[in-house]
Amino acid sequence: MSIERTLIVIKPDAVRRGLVGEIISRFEKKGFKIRALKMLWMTREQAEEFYSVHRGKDFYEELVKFASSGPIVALIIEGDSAINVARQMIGVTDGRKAQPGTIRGDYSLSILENVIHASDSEESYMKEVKVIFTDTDIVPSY
Ligand code: 3AN
Repeated sequence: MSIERTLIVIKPDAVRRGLVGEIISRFEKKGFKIRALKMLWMTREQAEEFYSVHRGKDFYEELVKFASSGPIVALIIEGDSAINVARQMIGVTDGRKAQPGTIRGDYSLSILENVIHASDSEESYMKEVKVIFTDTDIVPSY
């Protein structure tokens, strides 16, 4: 058993489409505890920082524009093997290739507008979470 935290971001396309409740519900039903939850509209600067590992790639500019195009809902969830399990639940990057039953597989037909982000490692989590949350946003264990 390895209790981990990971960052989930429900992206602007999913918020516009009214999928917030459905997506949060999947993580709750799986057994994860929500330790922080926030709705925000990322600035261009926040989106640039959030996706800084992709700086220089041909899709970076459209990615930053998309990520700051509307409000997002961000969560820190906690549970056994949270990082790997959440990545399995969201599916592969391209919504057209993601397995049915995964979140992207069920709700996205796009590689850019792919509904959801989940940190892919502890290192990514530590970097990404700082763009959105401070320590005081995280509730004590319950
Ligand atoms: P994932 O979110 O599955 O870890 P990454 O980290 O490779 O995928 O990409 C970050 C985000 O960049 C994706 N969620 C997607 O929105 C966007 N993206 C990735 N590859 C492409 C691409 N080839 N064209 C457009 N957008 C892309």
